[in-house]
Amino acid sequence: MGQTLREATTVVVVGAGAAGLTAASLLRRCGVECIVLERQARGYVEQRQRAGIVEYRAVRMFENWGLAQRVLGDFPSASTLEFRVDGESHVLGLDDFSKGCPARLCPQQALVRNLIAAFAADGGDLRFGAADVAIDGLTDSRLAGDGLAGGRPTVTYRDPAGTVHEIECAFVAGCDGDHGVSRTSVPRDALTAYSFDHGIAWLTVLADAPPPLHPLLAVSKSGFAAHFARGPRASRFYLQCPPDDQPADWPADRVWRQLRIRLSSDDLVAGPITEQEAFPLRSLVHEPMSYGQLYLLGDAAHVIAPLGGKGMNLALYDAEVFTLAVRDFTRDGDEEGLRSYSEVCLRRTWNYQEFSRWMTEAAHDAGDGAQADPFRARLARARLDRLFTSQDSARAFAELTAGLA
Ligand code: RFL
Repeated sequence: MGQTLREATTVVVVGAGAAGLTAASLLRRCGVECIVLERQARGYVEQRQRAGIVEYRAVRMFENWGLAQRVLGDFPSASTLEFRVDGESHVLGLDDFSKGCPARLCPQQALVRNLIAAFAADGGDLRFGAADVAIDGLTDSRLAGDGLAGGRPTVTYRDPAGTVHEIECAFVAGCDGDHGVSRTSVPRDALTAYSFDHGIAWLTVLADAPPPLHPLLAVSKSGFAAHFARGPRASRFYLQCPPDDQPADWPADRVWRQLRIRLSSDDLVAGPITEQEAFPLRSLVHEPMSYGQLYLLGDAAHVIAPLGGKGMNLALYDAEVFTLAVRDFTRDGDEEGLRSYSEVCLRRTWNYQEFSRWMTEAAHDAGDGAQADPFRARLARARLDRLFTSQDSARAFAELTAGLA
């Protein structure tokens, strides 16, 4: 057993995904010292494909922090969304709330890559391959009395050379996703989990096939499908499927046949499929989003069904709220932001959980597949009809899509 290297910083950020990298970048901009620990190698993190749209609110956030050009680059704007219902196209303009800087079609891995580059170029301390991360010394009393009276937690990990590091800090930002170590460091009875299983799954397909003109959501009797751009020559497709389906149940010819039917697009251009997986649609919120000196950000605190495109965007929101709270405390001794962190973030989380649930039901219940319920199917179609015929509904939808509700 080698020696333990002891270090100290203000914030240890566990996880270098969208939440962790954004928090770290913003903390640095405020002059707050932090160390980011990521379990995976840099190459792995930079390739991981997921979300594709940075909402207007988050674009504006990066602009306000002087980071938009560096992290969002020249990715195209997303000011239009197409719904196709049984082949009939309904194009929704999303510009009303975007005030000249619309949402961006920026693949999550590009955002992550750019955040890593920007943080590193600014001299940020980001450590990949951090194994066996463990958090100790969390005390629930820190904010009950006089500031840091509860003491400083430590975060330990083993670097790729085998050296064990022990970092003492004031705060831990738990940004390590739904399966990370941060949340499990909290005593079991201190958090409550609220979960919902939508009873459906998505087959996700990444293909070297031409992207659509606009992000496209298609509702049909055969089930839901979607088509999004992933760069100038690649597409991400989603297909509603039963919860137990495996990727092997979907050979390429079945994928393309179903996409052509559901997207009502006989001339859809196929291409080599480069990635294919299936995952169940579920939603999960842990309350509260903090325990002592540990603050949970992004998927570590809440998972949201993907329709509505809010998972990554909620993570970016948490990162800014956390940063401002730490800045106010370290600069002015103001504890208010830390005290209200969980409440502020949960309010937004539940608002967008509702939006995602609304959209998921509207898009998935309308078909007549194995799980179809004729009553729910008619409700789903009524929801969509209202969206396409009421200007107020379309405005409310655009506001939520922009992330301003
Ligand atoms: P991430 O991105 O999972 O990052 C967590 C990081 O923590 C690391 N980690 C650890 N590091 C150190 N020690 C440990 N013990 C660790 N355990 C884990 C991991 O390696 C990783 O680097 O969480 P974060 O930052 O909270 O970001 C959340 C988003 O990634 C997530 O909400 C979105 O991807 C969800 N999502 C979408 N969100 C949107 O806003 N718009 C979308 O269009 C969208 N589409 C999607 C999605 C998620 C999908 N999947 C994963 C089901 C589409 C899909 C297919």
